[in-house]
Formats: sequence, structure tokens, C-alpha cells
Amino acid sequence: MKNFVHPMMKYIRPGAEKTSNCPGCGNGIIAHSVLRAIDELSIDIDSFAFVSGIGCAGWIPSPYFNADTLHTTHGRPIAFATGVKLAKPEINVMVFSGDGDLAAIGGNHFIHAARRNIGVTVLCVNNGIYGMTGGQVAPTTPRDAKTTTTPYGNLEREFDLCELAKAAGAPFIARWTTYHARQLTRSIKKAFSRKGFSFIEVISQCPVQYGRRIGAGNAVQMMEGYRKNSVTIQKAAQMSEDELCEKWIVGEFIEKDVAELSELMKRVKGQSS
Ligand SMILES: Cc1ncc(C[n+]2csc(CCOP(=O)(O)OP(=O)(O)O)c2C)c(N)n1
Ligand code: SF4
Ligand SMILES: [Mg+2]
Repeated sequence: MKNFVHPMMKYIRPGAEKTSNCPGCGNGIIAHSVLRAIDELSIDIDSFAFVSGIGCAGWIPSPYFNADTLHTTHGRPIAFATGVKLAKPEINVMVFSGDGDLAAIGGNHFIHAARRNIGVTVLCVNNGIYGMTGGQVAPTTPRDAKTTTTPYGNLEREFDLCELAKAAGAPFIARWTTYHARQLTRSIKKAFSRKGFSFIEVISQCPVQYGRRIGAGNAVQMMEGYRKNSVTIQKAAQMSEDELCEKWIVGEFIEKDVAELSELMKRVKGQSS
């Protein structure tokens, strides 16, 4: 075992082998699922630009993945990624965003990228909290949850990010938890094989902020909760609203073909020259 090298290490930038994540964080499972998707599809990792915002989720690709990585500003990774895709439509562009990054400060970029159908894969690490900055409430924090900024309990309802993406017109939408690593890899592979905007939400454990402050337990207990409380779309269709309360509906919600923005732009350019 001494000489064992993890099969995904070939995609890690030399000198960046040590993670900055806390022990038990779901980010490692997510990193592995993305690299595994690239590996199984035999895509050259050099054909990717990974764009991330600020927050723990932003550290998944940067500086670790041995490809072009753009670590941008809080809430703005989709804006940067849109620019990258329009300038270089031939490359694969993937965004890593936290739930605060994507749905609070970056909420407008998210809905408009879905509406425009820019060919970017957006993966949101939904840990239900602002992890990196000390456990403040996020737009995805459950109602009544006590965080550092809601000491008497969260009075607001949480966003359903997949429903938001659906309302904004995203043509590919999936949700999994870190317990569903294989299913997650399959959806990421599907997203990479498509032309338009893809949205993948991953419910992920932050044992240090969410687990500790909200009382969800350690990483293993949180993943056990994902296993027990996840229901597939098919099963959910047979359940009442009451039965679905506090359950995660997982699976691929939408898969449809819509003209992608950079291709439409190419066509317009062809007509004008
Ligand atoms: C413009 C701006 N506002 C606020 C911050 C502080 N800040 C950095 S990360 C973050 C929230 C992180 O939460 P999330 O996006 O959910 O990522 P996580 O750490 O949970 O992965 C905040 C508020 C900042 N860096 N820039
Ligand atoms: S604070 Fe939470 S989300 Fe951030 S690295 Fe630690 S466990 Fe992961
Ligand atoms: Mg978060």
C-alpha cells in the first residue's frame, strides 16, 4: 500500500497534492466524481477551463486540477465563465460554486446563464450554509436552523435551486448528494456531453459549520442522513407533500435540446461577414 497512487492523481497539479478541505468535507467526493467523469469519457483535462467563485467550493478545482483554473470573485464565476465560453467556444467550461456564491450574491448570473443557455456546466456544492466564512445563513439554509447570523432560528424559506434553474429555462438539471457519487459521475458525464447550459446541484456535508452548528452530526452521520432522506424523482411522484417534507428529491429533472448561445452567435457572425 505504501506505493499506492490514487488513480485520479494524474489530474492533480504537481505540488498541489495536499487539500485545504477540512476532514470529512464533501468537496473531496465531488472533486473525485468530476475527475472520474473526465477519465471515463477520456477527455483531455487540458481542454477544460474550471472557473470558481469564493468559498470552500471554489477551492475544489483551484489550484488542484492540472488544467486552466480561474479563481474569481464571490458570486461572479458564471460571469467569468460566460466570457471564457464566448471567447473560446471550443473548450469545455465548468463552474464550481457554493450555494451562497450561486444563489445569494450570484443569483442573477445563475438565472440569466440558464435563460441564455450558455454552454457551461455549473456544479453547485449545496452545503446549506456559508462554510468558509464561519457558518452564516445562506438562501439554502433550512427554516428554523440556528446559524451564526440566525441565533433564534432562520425565519426564511430556502430556495429549491433545481426549481429555480427550471423556471429560468435550463435544459439540463440534476440533483444528487455526496452519498450518490456514482450517479453524480453519470450526470456529470451527461452534462459534459451536451452543448447547452447544465446545472448539477450536489447536497454536500460541511461537518464543521453545518454539522456542528445545526446539530446534523459528523460527516458520516450527515451522509447517512442523505441516504435515508433521499428519494428518486419517480418515487417522489407517488408521495404526498407531507411525506416529502425534509426529503431530498434526487435524479435528473430536465433534459432537453435548446440552441446554445455561442453557436447562435457564431451563426450571426457568419451571416454578417
Ligand atoms: C463581495 C464579497 N462579499 C462577501 C465575501 C465574503 N465571503 C466569502 S465566501 C462567502 C460565502 C461562502 O459560502 P458559499 O458560497 O456557500 O461557499 P462554501 O464556503 O459554503 O463552500 C462570503 C460571504 C466576499 N469574499 N466577497
Ligand atoms: S468549512 Fe465546511 S465546506 Fe468548508 S472545507 Fe470545512 S467542512 Fe468543507
Ligand atoms: Mg455553502
